[in-house]
Amino acid sequence: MSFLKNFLWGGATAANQCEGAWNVDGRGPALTDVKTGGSVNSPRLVTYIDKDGNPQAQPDMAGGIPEGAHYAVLDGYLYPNHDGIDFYHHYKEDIALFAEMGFKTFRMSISWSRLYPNGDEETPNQKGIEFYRNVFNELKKYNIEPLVTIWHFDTPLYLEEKFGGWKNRKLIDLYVRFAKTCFTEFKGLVKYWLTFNEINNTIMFLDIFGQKVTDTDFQNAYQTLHHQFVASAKAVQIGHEIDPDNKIGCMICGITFYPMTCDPKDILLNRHTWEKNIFYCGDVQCKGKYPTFAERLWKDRNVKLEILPEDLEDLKKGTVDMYSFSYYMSTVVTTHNVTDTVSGNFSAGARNEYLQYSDWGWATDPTGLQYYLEMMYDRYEKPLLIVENGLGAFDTVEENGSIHDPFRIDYYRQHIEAMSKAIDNGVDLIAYTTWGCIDLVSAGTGEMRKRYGFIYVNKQDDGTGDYSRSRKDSFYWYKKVIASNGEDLA
Ligand code: P53
Repeated sequence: MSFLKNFLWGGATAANQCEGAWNVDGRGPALTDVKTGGSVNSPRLVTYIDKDGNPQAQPDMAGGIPEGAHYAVLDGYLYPNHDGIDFYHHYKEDIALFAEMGFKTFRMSISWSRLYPNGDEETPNQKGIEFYRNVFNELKKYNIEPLVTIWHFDTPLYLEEKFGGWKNRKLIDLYVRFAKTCFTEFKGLVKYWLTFNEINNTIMFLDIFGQKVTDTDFQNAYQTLHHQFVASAKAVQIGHEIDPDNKIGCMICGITFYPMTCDPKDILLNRHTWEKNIFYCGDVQCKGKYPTFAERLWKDRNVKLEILPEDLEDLKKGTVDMYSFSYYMSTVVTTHNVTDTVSGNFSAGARNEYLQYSDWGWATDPTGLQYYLEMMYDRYEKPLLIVENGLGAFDTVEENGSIHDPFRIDYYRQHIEAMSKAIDNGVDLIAYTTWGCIDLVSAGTGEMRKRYGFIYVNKQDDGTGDYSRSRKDSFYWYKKVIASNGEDLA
């Protein structure tokens, strides 16, 4: 009996990838609305009008768009997030399906620009509040506990334009106003909150593909993170004041790193990779101060952070109650030359000969999940939540409408077994929400055909489809897993 009696089984989504209704009921545009569709080998593009008035599109990169340019939605491109899977108009049907599977929790995010269309208004858009209140009440009908991400990659576009996004300190107060509105308006309906989704991506993905990155890019990335740390810490304090029952967590993109060889240089590089990519953010949010290795990381890239004395106070007072993370894969690091590499978005690097890779190049590694769980519980001694895990894969709809996805069931079975081993070894794991429990738009590639769901959505990459929902084989399997509290994985 590994899993807690009230273990939170469920699934996860994000507003910008599933809601659609991007310009409905007063919602303003978000950064995710100027991203086109891509694929495993061709990146998503960001579209804009350059300073001479010409329409342009470029891969979504660290430096952002050129000086004097303005983000824009252009004719001739498809923007998959605009319609998502139209959760905005299907939420009742979708929540009924989650309830049928027996979900105890549902992870979703609140679109900042639905509440504050530009991001800097004094008062929120009531239509936006009403939408989320309806969703939370619908969940309550089925006793499904919401787990709410406050920011999931979708900063209002206006704040990107006006302030240059998160590298500007101004964003702290605007985010805090938004978070405070969420805590106040949804008090009594929501108890579990996450402040920033995969906060560490900003630094982790900067130089992973060998692209050209300058010290300025690092300066901006670390300053961005500092502002998000302070914003998160302030939100934690306010969330606790508004309702002492609130449990507020960080959310880290969890990747397990391995050294390729036992060359001590590889071992050291591997440790430093963990520090920069994983521990840096988790330590600040869980321990309330910068770790000792932070100085080394900044010095390596000539970073001079602007930190106010009161920021350090806020960090100390705003530590999170729980540590949440996503987990999809492990990665290999080495100081040696590598000939056998893996390509695919977000997994560039040496191939691990012991593992199988998905069609998008992600390594399936359940043991890496056990390793990560045991390491993080030992490091922070806070309740852990796996808030994303899953396999993006192609699905085929049979003549009779059924969808057979044994590969997805296998993936989940192995990861749930790894979780139960970690729990048996003393880890306090309280929740598991699989990513994209209903098919949605991929964040990395913008595709629909990279599907994660137990529930299939008939929307295709060319924009066709009637948005109808159907149950995959994994739907019935997960229902059984939940009903048996993780005992029956057959
Ligand atoms: P997609 C990269 C690496 C690991 C997780 O990703 C990542 C990313 C960014 O794509 O993102 C998280 O859709 C993220 C979700 C995202 C999910 O993983 O590229 O929190 O928004 O959809 C899966 O297959």
